Amino acid sequence: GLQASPRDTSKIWELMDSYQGSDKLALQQSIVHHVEYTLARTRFDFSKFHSYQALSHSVRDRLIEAFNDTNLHFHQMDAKRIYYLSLEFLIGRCLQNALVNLDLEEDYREALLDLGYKLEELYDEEVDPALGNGGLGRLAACFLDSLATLNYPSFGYGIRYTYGIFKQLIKDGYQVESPDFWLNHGNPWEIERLDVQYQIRFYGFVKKVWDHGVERSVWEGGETIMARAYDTPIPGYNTQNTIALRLWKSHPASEFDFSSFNTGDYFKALEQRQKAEYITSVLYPNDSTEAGKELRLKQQYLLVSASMQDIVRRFKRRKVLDWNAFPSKVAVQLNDTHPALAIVELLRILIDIEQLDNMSAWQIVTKSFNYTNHTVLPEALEKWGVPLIEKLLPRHLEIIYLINFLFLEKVQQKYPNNWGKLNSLSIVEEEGTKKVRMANLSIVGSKFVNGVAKIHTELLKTTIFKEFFEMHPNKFQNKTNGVTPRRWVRCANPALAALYDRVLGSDKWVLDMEQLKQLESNVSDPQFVRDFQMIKMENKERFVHWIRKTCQVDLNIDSLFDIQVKRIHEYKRQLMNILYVIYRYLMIKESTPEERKRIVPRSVCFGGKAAPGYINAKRVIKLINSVADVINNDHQIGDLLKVVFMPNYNVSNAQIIIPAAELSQHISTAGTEASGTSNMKFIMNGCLILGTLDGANVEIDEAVGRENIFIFGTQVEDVDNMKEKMRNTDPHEYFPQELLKVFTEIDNGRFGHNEELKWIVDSIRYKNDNYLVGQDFKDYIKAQQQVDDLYRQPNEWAKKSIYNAIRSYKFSSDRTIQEYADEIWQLKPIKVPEPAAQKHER
Ligand code: HBZ
Repeated sequence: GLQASPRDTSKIWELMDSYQGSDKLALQQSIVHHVEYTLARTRFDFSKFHSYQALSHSVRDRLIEAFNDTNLHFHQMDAKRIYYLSLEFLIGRCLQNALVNLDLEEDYREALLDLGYKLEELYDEEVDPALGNGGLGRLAACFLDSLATLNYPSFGYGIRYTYGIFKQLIKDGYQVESPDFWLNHGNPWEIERLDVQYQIRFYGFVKKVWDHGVERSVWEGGETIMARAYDTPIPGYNTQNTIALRLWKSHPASEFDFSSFNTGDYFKALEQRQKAEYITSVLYPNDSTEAGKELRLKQQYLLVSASMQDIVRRFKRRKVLDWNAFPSKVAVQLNDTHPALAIVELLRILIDIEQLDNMSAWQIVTKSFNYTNHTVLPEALEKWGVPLIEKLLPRHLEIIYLINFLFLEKVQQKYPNNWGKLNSLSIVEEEGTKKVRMANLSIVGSKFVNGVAKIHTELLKTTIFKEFFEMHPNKFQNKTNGVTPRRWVRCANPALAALYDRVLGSDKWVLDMEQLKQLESNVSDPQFVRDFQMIKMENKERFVHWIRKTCQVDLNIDSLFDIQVKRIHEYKRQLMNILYVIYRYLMIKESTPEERKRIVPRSVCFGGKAAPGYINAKRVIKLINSVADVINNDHQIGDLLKVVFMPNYNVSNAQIIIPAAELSQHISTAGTEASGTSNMKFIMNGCLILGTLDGANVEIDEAVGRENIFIFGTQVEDVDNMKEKMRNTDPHEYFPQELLKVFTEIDNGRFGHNEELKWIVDSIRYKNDNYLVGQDFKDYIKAQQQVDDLYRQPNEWAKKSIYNAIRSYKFSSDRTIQEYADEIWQLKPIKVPEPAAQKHER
């Protein structure tokens, strides 16, 4: 009968050993195969969306081949792996990225052309998975691309939210949020792992039991649900290595609730099961304040518990079980404090389940974890009330107290009876309702802690984590952020990539951005400069089409494209930008015909979401739209000034916006923006920055040279003094005349008789200008004039833009990941053999 013999398995191996072809016919056959068998269409006539789907499945097959090879190889090599834990992964669209990284874009383009389809049009059919808020989530996605490309054995772990960040609509000038149900047409990029699921417990109680003279804790009761794995393969560029982004979705536990069933309450039992799915249903849209909600804590714990169980299971599959080897096989990186409970969860697993003693378990944990901080803003530091943790995770609270006890003993040894130290270092905040400080927990539980740009790391060491730095100076490192040149140059700006390929003679720069150094001498070649200008023009044209379609505004292609895109926040000072636009508008209105001739035409474009409960941020959006309405419809202004608010800023439209930008604004108050990452994307695409000496701007300034960037504003050392001055000065003296004039125009209803517009002005007017808009405004105007002066010399502008692009190599996330691997993870690359070599192996 059905007995398996050894010959059967070798037959399976043999069959699996062959790879899908990549010649034109093979690609076409595979697309058509999916049309027929996956989509179940009867004929080759269907919508563009269906062809996108068939194409994606065909690419997916090729991804899976590499993905399986990778997993098998890492297992056979017993590789040390790095696990990147993040509540957010803002990966953006997958199709083009996969084709580029697999080096199949040209082949598929031709194969499709034959079938009557344009590849670029199919790209636009894909939904943009938006499982993140902003920089932090996008950084995680760039890191995965670099980890795969540099052949590092690694995993991303996150949550498969059913609803990503809300879609932003603009109605009557206001932001309106609409749900992002991104899965409604299926998702060809994920692999559902029905066999990979873990039980997750909430609530319940801790029972103490005696076991061979040792007291043990058993966490029981409460509710249990399941977390199920969904893997998205992440291909590296020109390598077989393809890593997993493993996202967890909550499910009801498999056991049916018989008690309810027996009492006849069948529907109640089912309802209970439905509630489980709610946990991973929606991403919290706050990017800088903590919601403090129970559901958010449940999401965090679900991610952490499922991931740590998965990691421990993988570790236990090794031939001999030696817990002390754990840190040499596992490095966990915490993307901010959101997954910090992983520290506690691993301790629980080691102590309660694997029965290690407390001290051994603690040694293992503190050698395995590392923590990245992304903000110094106090309102963004996570704290969870002790009562909530006690209710939801009673055993974890005990373990947190144990960690704190062990740590405070060390503090007491080093600084005897120094209550100030104990108080600020303690994991538990005692004032008012007791709270757990997640940053303190993360620092205490980690081997290394890092900031995301030089200035940010210095601030960590001298301000919010000063006491920790004094106690453990070697724990603190800087890892300046980076972005992937695959998505942000090769995919987003194919024309610039082609220019580099041609002039450098190959596409090696995509893997080694330092090669761009060789282009320094080309800047004096007029033809090279013209080529660059031509590319910028084409990208501007693409942008103009997109703006016409999405915003119903016609932009003057010869105007300066001036862009600020990022989450709307007071510290990022979109307000200062729009106040300047008003000032500029008034200047134009007052100008003489002679002066008018010299005015540089500008298109000022804003984009970004406001957290739904952040009133001041939402009002800034309304102000921008009100100003746009007046300016864009003022016939006296014509093409000299246009203002656009681009709705629903996300990864896929960033890929259109950034390559078209000529000036981009990164104008946060010094000391508030940890790094910024879009600044890096803009310079890589040959764009000048107008910015403050904050975050990564400081290092961009060093890299490109002060003559190639517009820097203005209060520097970080002076911020406290300037705030003091602001509070002690009469507003009429503090705010410059230029700004007071703008306030008056808003007050007088020039941009509509809307109380809210006045309230925005009020938010900074009366000694509340905490982000120093008034203080920096004059210097900002001056910098804007320098921008205009340079734009009147197109060749000079182009050359400086080129210097930005070719001196941006430091900001590749490959450099960042290399540093993490060498200095934090102690991780070596392992390259998966290419298909041909592998065939011989078997
Ligand atoms: O992380 C950003 C920083 O503001 C930015 O300067 C930096 O470049 C970037 C990457 O390091 N931080 C965020 O994007 N933060 C969040 O999105 C966030 C999300 C959920 C939260 C808190 C913050 O609960």
